[in-house]
Amino acid sequence: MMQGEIREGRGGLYTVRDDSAQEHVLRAKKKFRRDGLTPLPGDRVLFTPRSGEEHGWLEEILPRSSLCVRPPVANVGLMVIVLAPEPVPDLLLADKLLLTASLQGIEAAIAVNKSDMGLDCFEQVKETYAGAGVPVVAVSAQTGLGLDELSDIMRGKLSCFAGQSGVGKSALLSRLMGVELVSGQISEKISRGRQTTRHTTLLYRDGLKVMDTPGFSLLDLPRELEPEELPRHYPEFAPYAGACRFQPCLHITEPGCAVCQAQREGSIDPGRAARYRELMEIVKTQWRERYD
Ligand SMILES: Nc1nc2c(ncn2[C@@H]2O[C@H](COP(=O)(O)OP(=O)(O)OP(=O)(O)O)[C@@H](O)[C@H]2O)c(=O)[nH]1
Ligand SMILES: [Mg+2]
Ligand SMILES: [Zn+2]
Repeated sequence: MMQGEIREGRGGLYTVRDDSAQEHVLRAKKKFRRDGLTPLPGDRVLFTPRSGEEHGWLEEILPRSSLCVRPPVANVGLMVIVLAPEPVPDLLLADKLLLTASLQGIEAAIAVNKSDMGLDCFEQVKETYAGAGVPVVAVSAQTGLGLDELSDIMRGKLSCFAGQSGVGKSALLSRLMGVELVSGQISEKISRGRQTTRHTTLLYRDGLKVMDTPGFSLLDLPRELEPEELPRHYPEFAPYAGACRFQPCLHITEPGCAVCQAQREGSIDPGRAARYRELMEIVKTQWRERYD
């Protein structure tokens, strides 16, 4: 048997890239369906290559380092959250994406694209996320600004790009990976609306490995997320959290809350804090209604 990585899956056929960059088209063994296990893009797999007339078989999925449900992908190691001066940054979405990455044990980085238009947006984003434990890079798909720096962060991990429509994810992917992707236009019309990337595929170039995937832009938080767990995904809170009077503390209005105190003193970014409260409301509501 050989080892490889699923590059894409379409209509029951999987394209798998082996460790010497050869590609194999395989069918999945029946047992996957029986076990309710779906091979996903990014999966490391064992397979029997094609021999003669018989096509190859995908035999085994190796343990996953991360698993996303929406979009369904495996082993993503880095989520690059793309923002830009326009469209106006949706930082609540950025915070949700950061939370999603953190829940999955996926590293995150923020790329502020279109920085050829000026660095104000980058400066603001950098300040807001200064305590969030993620690198913030100014980039431009148009001029190439910052792409070496971004490449260095991406190297050696399976990366994906996430963010609002129109921030330039496809433009960045095209530039970084040297492929032609539809950028800024409608490539296909489907009944649900417009969408440029329709299915997930892995792209490879110069030690970079990127998953081009639709669907990292609209995000629901997982229903099983407990309110008490939310603050653990905010590195900004870590220095104060142990000092709250009540444990566990949700850091909203509890008396003697050290995180609230730090917010009042301006040690925690007010925007991040306000959006944390918003997310906490969502998480609490979902948690209450989880059995409905
Ligand atoms: N000025 C400037 N414009 C850019 C840059 N990158 C992308 N754009 C423009 O921004 C628009 C959107 O770019 P896309 O790459 O399609 O954005 P996207 O994030 O892939 O959007 P969706 O596929 O809808 O999610 C296009 O008109 C691009 O030409 C950049 O670095 N600078
Ligand atoms: Mg796109
Ligand atoms: Zn507290």
